[in-house]
Amino acid sequence: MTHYAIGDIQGCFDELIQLLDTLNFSPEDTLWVAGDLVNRGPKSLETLRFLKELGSQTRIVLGNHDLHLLAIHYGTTTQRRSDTFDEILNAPDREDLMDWLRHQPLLVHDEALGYTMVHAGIPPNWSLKKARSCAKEVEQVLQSTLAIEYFRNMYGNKPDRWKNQSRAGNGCG
Ligand SMILES: [Mn+2]
Repeated sequence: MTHYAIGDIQGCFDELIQLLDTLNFSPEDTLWVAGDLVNRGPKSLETLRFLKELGSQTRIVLGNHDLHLLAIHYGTTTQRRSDTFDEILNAPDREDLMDWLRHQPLLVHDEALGYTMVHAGIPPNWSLKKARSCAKEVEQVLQSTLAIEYFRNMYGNKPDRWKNQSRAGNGCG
């Protein structure tokens, strides 16, 4: 049983399949996907369907492009010229895929393996415990009815650090 990690697939489905073939990826193996599953590449829809189908064989975290897609799905922003989401937005399984996507975590930690995965890093002054706690806080919002509110406020550079006003009161700050 082997753990493979790959980041930024960005809709490059054919290349992903090629890579898994080269690795002889088998049902006992696990694929860690470090975010940015979609956008820019030509086959974001196939990529999402494939990873969703792989189920418990994958460990996935969300990246900024995945969150951007969710924001478009919820109607809180529109596609940019470089975005390649049309296929997903017109797909009959759009709702299923978006619901699955927003239930993916921001951080995966495997105690036994001693591995932690996020997209684009953790502030150097955060402990793993704090990163896990803050990730959990955002995940809970994404998976709740407050998700649309989160996406409405996701864009822009402010605030530029975590504010210690969490609902959970878990000291993220
Ligand atoms: Mn990214």
